[in-house]
Amino acid sequence: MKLLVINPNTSAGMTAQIAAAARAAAAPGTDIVAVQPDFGAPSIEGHFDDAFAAAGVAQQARLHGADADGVVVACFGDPGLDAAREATAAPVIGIAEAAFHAASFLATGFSVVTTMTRTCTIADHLLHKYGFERRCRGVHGTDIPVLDLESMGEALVGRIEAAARTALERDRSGAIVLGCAGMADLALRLQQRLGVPVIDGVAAAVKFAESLAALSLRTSRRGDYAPPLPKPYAGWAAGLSFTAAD
Ligand code: 5HY
Repeated sequence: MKLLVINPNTSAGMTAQIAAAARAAAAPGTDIVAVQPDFGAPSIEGHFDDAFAAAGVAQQARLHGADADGVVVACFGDPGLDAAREATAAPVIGIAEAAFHAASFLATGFSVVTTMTRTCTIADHLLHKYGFERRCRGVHGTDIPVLDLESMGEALVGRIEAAARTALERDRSGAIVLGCAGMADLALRLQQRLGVPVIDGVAAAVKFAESLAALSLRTSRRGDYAPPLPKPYAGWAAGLSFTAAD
C-alpha cells in the first residue's frame, strides 16, 4: 500500500520529521511517500499562509495522488483537504480531522494544544466544520513558532506539557490533541507524563488512511467530491488542469 503524505509547508526539515512519524505508525508493507509543495510558506501560522498551503496540497494531490492508495494532509489546519478529495479518489485524511475522531473514541471531551495562539481560530473553524465543537472543550495556543519544533529541546517540551496540564484542569477534558504536525514525536512521551491519551494527528491519519484503503473504500465521485470540471488553468497552474479524460 502506498500512502502519499503531504507537508503543506516548504520546510524540508519538517517534511522529514513528518515522514519519520508516519513511517513509525505505518503497518509493515505500507510505503510512505512524503512530499511538499515547491512554493508557499516555510510554516503555516495564519490565514495567508494557509491559503498558499491549500494550493500546495491541491498541487501535490494533482501531481502524485492518482497512484496513491491513501493521502495524508500533514498540517493541523487541514488546508486544501476538500480540493485534494476532488483531485484523487484515494481517501484523503487531514491530521486535525483524524485527531478529533481518535480523541472522541477515547474521551467524552478533549482539549487541543497548538502552536501560535492566532491559529486557534483555524482549529475552531475545523471543529465546527467537522461537527466536533461539542466534544472539544478548549483550544490552547503556546505561542511556540512552528519551526522551533524542529529543534525541540526539553524546555519546549516542558512548555507544551504545562499547557496540556492547564488545559486538562481548566477544560475538565480527558484527552489531549496535539495541534501541529511538528509535535508528532511528542505524543508517547507526553502520554506517559500526563497519564491521559495524547493524540498525534499524523499517526492517527496514517492509520485511518490504511484502514480505509484496506477496506477498499475510496472517496465518493458523486456530488461535490466529483473530479474537478475540465478547464484550462492559466499561469503556473496550467499543468494542473483537469481534462475530460481525467
Ligand atoms: C502544522 N502549521 O501542523 C501547522 C500548525 C499550526 O506549518 N504545520 C504548520 O500552527 O496550525
